[in-house]
Amino acid sequence: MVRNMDVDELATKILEGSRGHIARAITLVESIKPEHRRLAHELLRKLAPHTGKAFRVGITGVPGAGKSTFINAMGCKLITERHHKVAVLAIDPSSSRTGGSILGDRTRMGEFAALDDAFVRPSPSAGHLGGVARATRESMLVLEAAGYDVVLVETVGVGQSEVAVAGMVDTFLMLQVAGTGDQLQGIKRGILELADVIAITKADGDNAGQARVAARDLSIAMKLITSDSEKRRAPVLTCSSYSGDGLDEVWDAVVKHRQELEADGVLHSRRLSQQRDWLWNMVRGELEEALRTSPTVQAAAREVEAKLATEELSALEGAEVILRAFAASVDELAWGAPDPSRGQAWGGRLD
Ligand SMILES: Nc1nc2c(ncn2[C@@H]2O[C@H](COP(=O)(O)OP(=O)(O)O)[C@@H](O)[C@H]2O)c(=O)[nH]1
Ligand SMILES: [Mg+2]
Repeated sequence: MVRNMDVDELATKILEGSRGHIARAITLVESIKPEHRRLAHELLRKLAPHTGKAFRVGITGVPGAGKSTFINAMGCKLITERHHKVAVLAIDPSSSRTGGSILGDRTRMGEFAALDDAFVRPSPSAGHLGGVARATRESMLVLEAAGYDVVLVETVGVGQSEVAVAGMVDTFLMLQVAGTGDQLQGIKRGILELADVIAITKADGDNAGQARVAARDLSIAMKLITSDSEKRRAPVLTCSSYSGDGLDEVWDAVVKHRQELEADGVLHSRRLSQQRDWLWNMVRGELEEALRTSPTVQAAAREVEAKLATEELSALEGAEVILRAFAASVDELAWGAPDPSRGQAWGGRLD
């Protein structure tokens, strides 16, 4: 598929919004093969002037919180009532294409996915979080270039993947379900701190009252967490994806957060600092990948480890040998030699 791919044509078709080409481009950016990476870089450079314009929203919540159902209901609303083009991506390092939890439940998103202005892509199954996050971030740029003005990035509320998503969105929405007993137990404080808006889901039928209580409790908890009176406190709302109650209010709160960011000039600096983090993530990722895959380094490592076993070398000396071998093999890096004709930095406009 990639061998005879014409990057110019691919970019043109993406700008025209061709779904087939968007899907191909996402497959390309998900690949970790060096020749694919080169093509992906080329593509992203071409698309860069057309990126950065979407409202990027992260959505988190533990499995069962109602994310898929919420995205289906909210996505339909955003398209039919607010006339957005909505793309949904996911970060779930535990997922595999066939058995993944996130977006695996396509049936719950069927109504949304069937709309012309909707695009849904499951989490890449590229293994470690860094790779998954990179692919998702680059996919987001492809979708922005294709004219999607709302990009929802779904993730499971269990830890590090939240941090990765927070590093690529403007506003982070946390879905929480009212449970029995100690409702706040199990919510990690670190994740709460990342939330810009919190919504208690499934506030319908017999659950409605419980949801209101949970919202009140969580509001109080948020006050304690953000004790700094200067700091913005995440609002806690309730909603139901079944009845549709509260969905408008949740989206309004999400939009309001973004407007506050823009008004304070924070959006620009937030995206800039995301870019900076991203820069170093890329450098670290590429270095690690090169260390892991370079035949020169592997050969040196085998030798060093053997000598370590027989105490011919200390760990310190061994590290030096490996690093020297690595330095001598830098040409093997996926990036190849620098190309002075490359002007525009890819990675997306800041605003
Ligand atoms: N009563 C009620 N149930 C819901 C609502 N949203 C989701 N659910 C149910 O909660 C369960 C988990 O929903 P799902 O969207 O798959 O959660 P996810 O794992 O976070 O994606 C499913 O059985 C849904 O039918 C809602 O608004 N009201
Ligand atoms: Mg789901």
